[in-house]
Amino acid sequence: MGYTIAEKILKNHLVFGEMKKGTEIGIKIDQTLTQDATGTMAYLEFEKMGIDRVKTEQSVAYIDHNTLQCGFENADDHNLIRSAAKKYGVYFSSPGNGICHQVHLERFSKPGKTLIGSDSHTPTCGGLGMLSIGAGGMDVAAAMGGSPYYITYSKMLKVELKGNLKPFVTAKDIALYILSVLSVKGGVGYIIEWGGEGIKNLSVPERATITNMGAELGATTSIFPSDEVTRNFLKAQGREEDYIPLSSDIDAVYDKVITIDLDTLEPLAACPHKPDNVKKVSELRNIKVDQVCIGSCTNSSLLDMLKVAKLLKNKHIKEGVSLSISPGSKQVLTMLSNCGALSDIIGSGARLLECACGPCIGMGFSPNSKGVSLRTFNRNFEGRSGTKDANVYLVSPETAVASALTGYICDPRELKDFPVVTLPDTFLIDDTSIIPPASVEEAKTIELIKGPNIGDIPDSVPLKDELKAAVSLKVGDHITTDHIMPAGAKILPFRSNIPKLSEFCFNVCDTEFSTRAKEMGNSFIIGGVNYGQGSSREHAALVPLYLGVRVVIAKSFARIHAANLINVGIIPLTFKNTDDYDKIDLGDILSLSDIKEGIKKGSLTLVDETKGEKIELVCSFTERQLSILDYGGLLSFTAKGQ
Ligand code: MIC
Ligand code: SF4
Repeated sequence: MGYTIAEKILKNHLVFGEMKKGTEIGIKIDQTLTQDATGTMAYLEFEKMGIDRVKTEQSVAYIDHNTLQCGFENADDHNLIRSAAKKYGVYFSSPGNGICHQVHLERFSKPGKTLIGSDSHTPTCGGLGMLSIGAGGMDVAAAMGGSPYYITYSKMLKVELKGNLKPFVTAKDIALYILSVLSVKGGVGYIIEWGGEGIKNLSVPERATITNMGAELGATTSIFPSDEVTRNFLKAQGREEDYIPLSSDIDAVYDKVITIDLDTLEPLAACPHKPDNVKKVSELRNIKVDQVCIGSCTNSSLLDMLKVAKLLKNKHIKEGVSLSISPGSKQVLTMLSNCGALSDIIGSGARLLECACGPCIGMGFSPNSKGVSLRTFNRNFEGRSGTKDANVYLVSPETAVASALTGYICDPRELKDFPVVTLPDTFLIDDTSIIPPASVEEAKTIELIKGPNIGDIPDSVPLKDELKAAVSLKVGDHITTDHIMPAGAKILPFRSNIPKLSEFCFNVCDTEFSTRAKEMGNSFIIGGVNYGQGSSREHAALVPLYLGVRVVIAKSFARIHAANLINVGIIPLTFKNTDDYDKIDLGDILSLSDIKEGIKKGSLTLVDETKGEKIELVCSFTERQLSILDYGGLLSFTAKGQ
């Protein structure tokens, strides 16, 4: 029996377990990436692990999320990360150099290698055949220290593309289409491999748009073959030596196969407030637009920006529309500037933002109240833009431009002049904003720079056998990490200050939660389907830990969040019978006994003492996860030399 692309890479990197679906495996990690919103904690955790130097082939620290500096906090975070990178052997991508996933794709990605990143969109590098997975900061810190990364050996899903995209239909529309087919939980438990004749005409940045949005499907990761398209991209980046060909075997076995006929696709949009709420752009045409944002790790490549510039050339955006452009990297911005395309963008009335995440994470450019914002981004969760009642639609850059020009959601096919753009044979290579680490000798003299906003990691709580506590929160289905631990310009500066950050926990759902949970001491949270979907931010676990949450009981969990809960020592349990969710209310007193034995067996009986009900719960933890929970989290587990 042959292997899929992912299976080949997993096999080459396997250091623990067997290639058996559904079981836990540990893989060697070649590269790691962190960004600044998750990076401070990751480096503080690395420091706590007591390791002198990273053991990966290459680790990179990016500054791209917290770049709006309205006080000292974000700049302090940058300094902590800069000093940690220098000391521990990590390359430091300076503020202004670009969004982690775009820069990593351009300058560091390698087909056939493994990458984990403390950001859920790390699978972007799957666009050139790298097995790249999003993880919590603690897992990234452990991998930097040489520990394997543990995942469940995934099921394999193949998406076969046939035919060709019609003019004005784009890679983003493919990503949105697959979301409409599979939904935001349809990828859970799968690695998605893209293939078929239809991929031949997709460039690496287009492939990366698709693997980037695989995160929205809940997939472990997504990957394309490494072929001549990949070789040409790497050659143009001056890195042809990093190329290796990579494809699946003819007799590779997939658990599921989906075929998409590219000729039949149309421009699509994800409507508020979920990335899988997809409709045809042509059906949304009378909706007036207040704001359009082009950029983010999904659509900020040179290819995207050149198309945008061509469509904007000699035109002006509609009065009343505000258009922002955030190029993905210094490379993209410089090349746009050198070829004159930047002037076409600026001439249209667009507002140029820095090469960073910016509006995607609510770092400025929030829409007006009840505003309609069209964004080329990957997430449109409620409140994420910084404006709670805004309506955010996710679209392709082409649809974004057409709508900015007309003032209404507009099918880009109405623009008629299709912009034919090809990638250059050579990209402009200037890595001067990527600072190499200090030598081992020099590193010994470097101290981590910790400003007054840099706090401590909350103390872990070793597992107890009994727990009696109240329900501090009950939430519905599809709770995202943006609900649990919101981001945005006002909150992100406290990512290194857990006590302060805790004031904002679950604010989108219930402004009283933080105070209530603290008063309760220990507590339970009750959740619905796909609890914790979205980002990799471990703050969505660290902050509830700080607030006393000991157990989360949900109908189901998102992969990275479940791992983050275990890493901080919170037990994620699921209802055996999902209807039992309805029996529990906020404030109910719940009790669990024989917890250690129960989580080993995989079944526990919860007693709702307020209602006098018994409710069956299930779990399936591996030996490693049971030990982590026993120690009260990954840090204590690692400190005990495991
Ligand atoms: C996001 O897109 O939600 C983020 C911000 O990039 C997060 C990471 C974070 O919260 O810092 C992610 O995707 O993991
Ligand atoms: Fe940054 Fe947005 Fe990409 Fe997250 S999704 S890494 S916030 S650009």
